[in-house]
Amino acid sequence: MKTRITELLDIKYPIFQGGMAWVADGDLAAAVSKAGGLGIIGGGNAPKEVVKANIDKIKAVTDRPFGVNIMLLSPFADDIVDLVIEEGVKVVTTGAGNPGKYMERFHDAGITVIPVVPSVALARRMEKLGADAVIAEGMEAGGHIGKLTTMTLVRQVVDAVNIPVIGAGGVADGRGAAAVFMLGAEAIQVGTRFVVAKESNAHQKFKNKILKAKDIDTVVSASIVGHPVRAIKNKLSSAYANAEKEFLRGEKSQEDIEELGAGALRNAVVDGDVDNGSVMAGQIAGFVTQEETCEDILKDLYYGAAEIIKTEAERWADVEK
Ligand code: TUI
Repeated sequence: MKTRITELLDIKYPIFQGGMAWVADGDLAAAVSKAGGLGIIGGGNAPKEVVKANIDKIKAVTDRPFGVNIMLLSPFADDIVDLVIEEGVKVVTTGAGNPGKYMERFHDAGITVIPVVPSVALARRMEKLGADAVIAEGMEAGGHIGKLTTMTLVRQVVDAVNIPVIGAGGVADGRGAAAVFMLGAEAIQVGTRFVVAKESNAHQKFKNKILKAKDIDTVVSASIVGHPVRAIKNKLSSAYANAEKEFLRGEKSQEDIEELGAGALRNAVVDGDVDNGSVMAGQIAGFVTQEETCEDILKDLYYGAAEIIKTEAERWADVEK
């Protein structure tokens, strides 16, 4: 099974592991790349040295392609751009902003650039600026999200651009993957299911929140002030909801609300403070119930998609207009 993405990146499976801040370190990305997917190191808000250590780690264990995600709201985004160029990283994904100002430098360095886009307009703009592909991420995803669903966004972005589209948001098994391929995507990106991978260093309490989550357990916070973020409901998300009500009544400032989010993801992922920290996860968390190796996850996504696509093709085979 080949797509423009498997060919462009020389990967066996058309599957990216999302570049999740604090979670997607050198260990997780190496396990995914080694097993035939695209492992991606999440730059998040980390400084250059931390991201470099993760790049060193992955380079030490595999020659397979990997990527680095640059979170454009990070105060260190400029440094991480320098770093990926210095380190000869082949694939960069970007999130939480418009990477236009870096595009020429990425291309001069021979880097394949794949921005996450939340809309058709940004997808078109990225294509014009020379992006090699785009990731259309629906609001089912965890973390910072846009407004459209995967079902509507992927379909419309595929129609609007000629470069390949990777679909993301709400995909955790073969059926979900197959659905996104039906919308025209040439690869998928998966986050939440990889958070609970055996090779993931996320705190066990963070993993348990995902493993025990029900379908309706995630909420979006900070959509009135700041950047909308999807996470599993807890004391922090309640505090956000209250703070935003107070903000609307003029009783709280923007700074008060921003303060709630500071360090919250790290506190949950690294320290296991899943009550007061931010347990970012997608809406498919309710379906993620097992800790498995990255290799098993990739195979389940890939062969699961193949099976359902073949079954459906058979069901439809005799239909003629
Ligand atoms: O970036 C993500 N997911 C993230 S980043 C993150 S760290 C963070 N923590 C708290 C607040 C904000 C960030 C946690 N999860 N996914 C990719 C993504 N990119 N989703 C949405 C976007 C996006 C949004 C707007 C991409 C571009 C964009 O452009 C606006 C513009 O400038 O045109």
